Amino acid sequence: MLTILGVSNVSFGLQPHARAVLNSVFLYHAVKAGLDLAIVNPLHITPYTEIDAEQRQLAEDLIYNRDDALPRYIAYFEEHAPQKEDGKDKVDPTEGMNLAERIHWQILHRRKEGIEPLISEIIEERAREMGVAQGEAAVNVLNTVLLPAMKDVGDRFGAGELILPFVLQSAEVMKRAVAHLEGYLEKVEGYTKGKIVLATVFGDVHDIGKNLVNTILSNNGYTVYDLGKQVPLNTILDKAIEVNADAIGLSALLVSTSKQMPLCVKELYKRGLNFPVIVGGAAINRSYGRRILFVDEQTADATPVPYEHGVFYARDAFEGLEIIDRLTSSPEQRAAFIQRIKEEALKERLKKATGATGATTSQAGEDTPSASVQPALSIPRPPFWGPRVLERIGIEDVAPCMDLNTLFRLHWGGKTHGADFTRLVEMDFRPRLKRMLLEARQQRYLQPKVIYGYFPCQSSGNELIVYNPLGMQEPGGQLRAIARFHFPRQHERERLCLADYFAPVSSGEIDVVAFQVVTMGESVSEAVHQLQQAGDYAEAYFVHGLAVEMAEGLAEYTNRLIRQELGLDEQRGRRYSWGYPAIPDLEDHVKVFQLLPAKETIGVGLTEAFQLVPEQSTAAIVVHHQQATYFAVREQAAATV
Ligand code: B1M
Repeated sequence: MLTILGVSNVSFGLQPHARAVLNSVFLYHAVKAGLDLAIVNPLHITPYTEIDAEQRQLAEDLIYNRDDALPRYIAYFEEHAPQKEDGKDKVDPTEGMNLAERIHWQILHRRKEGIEPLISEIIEERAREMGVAQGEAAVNVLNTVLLPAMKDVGDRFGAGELILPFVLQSAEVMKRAVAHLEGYLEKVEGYTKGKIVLATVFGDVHDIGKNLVNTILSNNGYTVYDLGKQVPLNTILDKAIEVNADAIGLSALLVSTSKQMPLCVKELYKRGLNFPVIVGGAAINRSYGRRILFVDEQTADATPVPYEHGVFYARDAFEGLEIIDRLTSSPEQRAAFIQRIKEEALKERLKKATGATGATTSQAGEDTPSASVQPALSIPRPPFWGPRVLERIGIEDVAPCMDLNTLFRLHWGGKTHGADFTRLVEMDFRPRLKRMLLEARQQRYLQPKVIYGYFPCQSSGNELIVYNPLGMQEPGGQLRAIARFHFPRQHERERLCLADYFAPVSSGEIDVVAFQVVTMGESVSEAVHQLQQAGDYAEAYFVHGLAVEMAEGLAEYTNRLIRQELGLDEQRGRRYSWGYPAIPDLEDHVKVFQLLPAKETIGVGLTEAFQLVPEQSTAAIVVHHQQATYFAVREQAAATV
C-alpha cells in the first residue's frame, strides 16, 4: 500500500512562520516513516538540517505529542514573530522601543521574563533624568508606566480584545514588576493609590470572585486587605477602622448570604462610620446595590434614609476598579460620584414606590395540586433504601459528564467567538484540560465523593413527606415520617409545585424520591489558595474553574447513576437543587443532611447560611415523574433587604 499526505494540514490554525517550521519537520519525519507522496509547496519547505535546533525540537515535541508541546510551540513562535518587512528574520518585537514602552509591551503581552532588569533600568534612568532619589523615581514609574499598562489591559478586556486568563497573566507580570519595584520604595509613603478591605461575607464560602477583585485591584496600585471568606461583620469593620480604608468591598455568591451586605451598611450607619461599600456577586444586581443604600425599613410610607457614604454595585472586578478609582480621586469628584449614586438610588426607589400597586400578593392557602400534573406512569423500585456512599470514583468517569462549553466559556473565560474560539479551545484549552486532569489525578487535588439515597415518600398538598427507609426493608415495617419538605407553589401559570410530582397520601401508593450530595473535596480549595498566594493567578483561575465544573459533572454523574438504577430513560429523573428557581429556599439543606449524613461520610457540612462546605459541592433532589420540568416560583429576582 502506498501513502499520500497533504502535509500542511498538520499546522492548520498556526501563524504562517510557525506553520512553515512544523510542515518541514513533519515532512521530514513522514518521509522517514515511509511516506510515498506529499502534497506540498516546496517553496514553503526548509530542509530539516537548516532549521534552528530549538525550533526543530519544539516541532518534534508537538508531532510526537510530548508534554504541553502545543502551548510551548505557540508561545515560542508568538515571541519569535518575523519582522514585518521581510517576513523571514525573527526579531525582538520590542526592538526600537524605549524602556517604558518595552515594560508596557511585556505587561500587555504577558511576558514575565526579564521584567525585573527593565524595572531597575528605568528607575535608574528616571532618577538620573529627574534628579531625584530612586525611591521617588520608583513611585513615578509605578504611576506613569506600570499602572497605565495594567489599565490598557483592563480596557482591552472591557473591549473584548482580551480574555480573562490573559488579564490574569498580565497581572502576574505586574505582580513581579511591582514586587521588584517595592525594593526601591523604602520609607516612601503614598505609593498606594488607596486602601480597600475586601471580604466574602459571613456564611459564604465562595471566593473566586473576591480573589479576582483582589488580583485586579492590587495590581492596579491599591493596597488590598483581603480578609478571606465567611468573615463576620465586626471583623470587616474593625479592619476598615484600623487601616482607615478608602472603601469596603463585599462579595457573596448566593441570595441568602447577600443579606449580610445590607446588614453591613446598616451597621456602618448606626456606628456613624464613613466607609463607602462596594458589593458584588452572582445573585445580586445593580438594583440591589441601590436598594441597600437605604438604611430605613423601606416601607411604602417610610422616609428614605440613605447611607451618606455610598453603596456601589460592581458587575465585575473592573467595574470595582473603576469605582475605587473614582472614590480615591479628588474630593470634589468623589463627592459628586457619591452624590450621583444616591440620586440614582432615590430615583429608583421612588419609581418603585409609585409603580407598586400591591396587587401581586398571592392568594393564601393555595396548596391544591396543579391540574396539569398526571399521576406518574410508574413508580420505580430502587435497588436499595436509605443512603449509600461512593468514594472510589475515578476522575476519568466524572470528566466526561462535564459540560465543556460551560467550562471553556464561563469558568475559563473563553469569551471569544467563531474561529477565534475554536483556535483557543484547540490550541490552549483542550491540551490544558488534558494536562490538568492528569495532574489532578497525580496530585489528588480533586477527590470526588458522593452520598445519595432512596427514600419512600408521599405528598400532601405542597409537602413531600419522607418516610424512614427501614419501613421498606422489613416486611410489614411501619412507615414513619422522618422529614417534611414544604415546597413553594407557583401563583400563576400552571401553579406547579415539586410536591405534585409524587403520589399523594390519598392515593395509598408509596412513592420514591432520591437525594444526592456531591463534593470535589477540600484539597482543591487549598490548591487554589496556594497558587493565588504564589501569584500564579491564571493557574489558580483555571484550577478553580475545572473544580467547579467537575462538581457539576459529578452531580450529573450521580444523577445518571440514579436514573440507571431506577430504570428511567433520559426524559425522566430530573435533578433540582435548592437555591434554583423551583425551590429557592436553601434552608431545606438541613433536612437533606438529616437524610444523608454527608458530614460524617463525605465531609460536607453546612454554614450558618446553609451553604455547603467545601465550596465545590452541590445538593439535589431527583424526581422520577415523567412530567417533572424546570419552572420558577416567582420571587424577587435578587435578594431582598
Ligand atoms: Co452555584 N449558584 N450553587 N455553583 N453557581 C449560582 C450562584 C446561582 C446564581 C445559579 C442560578 O440560580 N442560576 C445560584 C444562587 C441563587 C441563589 O442564591 N438563590 C446557585 C446555587 C443555588 C448553588 C447551590 C446552592 C446549589 C445547591 O447545591 N443547592 C450550590 C451551593 C454550593 C455551596 O454552597 N458550596 C451551588 C454550587 C455551585 C458549584 C459548586 C457547582 C459551582 C461553584 C461555585 C463557585 O465556587 N464559584 C457553582 C457555579 C459555578 C455557579 C454559577 C454558574 C457561576 C458562579 C461563578 O463562579 N461565577 C452561578 C450562576 C451565575 O453566576 N451565572 C451559580 C464566576 C465568578 C468569578 O463570579 O463570584 O460573581 P462572581 O464574581 C465576579 C463579580 O460578581 C464581581 O467580580 C467578580 C469577578 O469579575 N464581584 C465583585 C464579586 N464580588 C465582588 C466584590 C467587589 C467587586 C466586584 O468588591 C470590590
